[in-house]
Amino acid sequence: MCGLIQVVGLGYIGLPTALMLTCGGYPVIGVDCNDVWIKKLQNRQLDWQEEGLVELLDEALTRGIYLQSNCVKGRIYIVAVPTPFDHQEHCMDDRALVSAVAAIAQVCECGSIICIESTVAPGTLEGVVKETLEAYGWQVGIDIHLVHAPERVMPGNMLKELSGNDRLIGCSDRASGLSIKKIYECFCKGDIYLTSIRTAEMVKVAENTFRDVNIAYANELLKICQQAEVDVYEVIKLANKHPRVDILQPGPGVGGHCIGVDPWFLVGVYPDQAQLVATARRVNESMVYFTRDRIDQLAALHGIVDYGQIGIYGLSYKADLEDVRESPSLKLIELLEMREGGVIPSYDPYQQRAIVRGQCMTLEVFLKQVQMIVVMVGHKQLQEQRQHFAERIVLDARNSGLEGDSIYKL
Ligand code: SAJ
Repeated sequence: MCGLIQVVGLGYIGLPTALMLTCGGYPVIGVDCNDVWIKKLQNRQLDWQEEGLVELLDEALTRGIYLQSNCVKGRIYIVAVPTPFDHQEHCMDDRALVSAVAAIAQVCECGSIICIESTVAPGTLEGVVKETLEAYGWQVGIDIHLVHAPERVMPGNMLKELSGNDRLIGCSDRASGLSIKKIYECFCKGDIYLTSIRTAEMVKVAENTFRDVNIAYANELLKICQQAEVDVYEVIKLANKHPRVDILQPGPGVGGHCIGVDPWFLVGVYPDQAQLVATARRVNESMVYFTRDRIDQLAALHGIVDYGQIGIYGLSYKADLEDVRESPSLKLIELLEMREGGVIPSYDPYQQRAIVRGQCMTLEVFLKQVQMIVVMVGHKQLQEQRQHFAERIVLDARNSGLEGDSIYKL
């Protein structure tokens, strides 16, 4: 067993990884630049819900994980900082990554391995990461070894997927790749494949782009079927009876931090080649405007002029999660509020705190306030409370199985 492991960036991926490693028997320092967050974690508090995560934090604290805001001298660093998307430039914002690598460069020892978990645009490790280390006098591949181990987990099922999914390790020297593989094996029961750094970078964005392109096809099919006056959901259901067809579901947009973001990394680096990818992104981004237009049609049909009577159900980016990153609902509310100049009511059973102006904190208050409901997320609660929805005008943008005379689909 090797010595100390430092996990830099204690967010959605870095935190569970640091905790898993601690519980797997490694001495771990979890590093995050946000002191307030460090204090919270030390007090066993979390900012988001994830099954089993509080218990894991508890166990890791008991086992002595260190949580602090700076990296120290060491030989193994795992970097899981955000690599957001620059909306203007349509490419990866590498500022947090560069700053984490620079902080490591100032304290690491010769022979260190820096393993990047953050999703990155292809070419990042041999580009900006290498350049940052060189600026501090390190020779990459000689003094310091780079490894890329992209995360692959899905919010809502994080801990199971962290231990159950296969994963990749991209490396330029096998010994470093094998060292990192051995470390991950303390919690990862899936197969771990070694490959090159560039291949690992490409695989991660290719996976999420695959899904985005396929969702875009479902969304475009919805628009085609609307023109053709056939029910897209029936078309998909029947087409999927074909043994080699698996069309995904149309919806009001693609949220979350991965599927709607990573394809832009490809477009940013390969603008001439990634034509289909860019088009798919635009189709998916158009869905929130499509949903707004559909609301306008139904409002006109039912004589609703006050948009303060139209409520948005579901604020998260997908069902049965509280995660609102890149959520289509928030975008829709912003569009409607900007145009109407008022406040749009909303409700989400998973949100304990108010995150938008018109948010109702109970379903009862929400239902009292609205004449029409736009179902943006198919939370389980919809099935339990279906009678309340069936009594209203509903635009069910998730085809969540509600039935009634005034239930409309996208
Ligand atoms: N969506 C549709 N139609 C569908 C499926 C999804 O509109 O048929 C929408 C969802 O409503 C949501 C968005 O797409 O707004 C993304 O949801 P998702 O379930 O496809 O993916 P994420 O972002 O929760 O997690 C993904 C996972 N990738 C895949 O399912 C291929 C996960 O495995 C990745 O590890 C994760 O991104 C990540 O971190 O990259």
